Amino acid sequence: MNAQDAMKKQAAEAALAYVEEGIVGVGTGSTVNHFIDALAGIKGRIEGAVSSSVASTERLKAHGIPVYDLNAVGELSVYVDGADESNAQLQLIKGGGGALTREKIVAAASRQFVCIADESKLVKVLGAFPLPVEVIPMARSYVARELVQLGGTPVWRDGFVTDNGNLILDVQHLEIMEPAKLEQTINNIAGVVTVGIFALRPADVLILGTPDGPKTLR
Ligand code: ABF
Repeated sequence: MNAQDAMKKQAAEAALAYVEEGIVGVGTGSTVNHFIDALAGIKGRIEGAVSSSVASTERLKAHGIPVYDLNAVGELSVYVDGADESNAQLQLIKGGGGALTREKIVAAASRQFVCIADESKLVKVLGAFPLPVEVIPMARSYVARELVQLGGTPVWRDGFVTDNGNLILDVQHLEIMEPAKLEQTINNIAGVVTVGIFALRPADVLILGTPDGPKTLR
């Protein structure tokens, strides 16, 4: 395991402290994979999980953790997921893996959102990581033109189809000074399904793995 992976694992294991009995919301990615493995160690204390992706569902099931449909459960007490970038206000860019729509839904349905990452994900200003925007296929060119108007350079993630049958535009060259405002603006473009800014509903807790141990921001 390299140093970055060790920091991801450290953050993931620290997130166990936020897990309550009942059903846990589980995100996607390499950091969350460590969380799922750690969750297996306390699976007797939880009822099961709601998952944001096929990959996480498979990993949870392989550990013998039951996975429920979000429609079959009420509000989740906690959602644990990674991010591509976070600022100090715990506003995030997510969606590098293309699962942003399901991730935003599970985050919205959860009382507490615990984000886990290694320290390299903490940035001053969001936007160096290309912002993923999920779009309805017929709106791809229209939405791309609108994103250019907003100062970005949208790049079609060629050959990639989301779990919902849609496309992703990765928007480069954005310096996101007002994340909640830009999230609303992009949400309002016809044909946009989900924008990967999580600012209107930011994380409640950010656990960063560092060389000196896990660091928690609220
Ligand atoms: C998901 O996985 C995403 O929203 C984000 O794109 C990614 C982070 O993955 P990793 O933990 O592998 O860096 O949570």
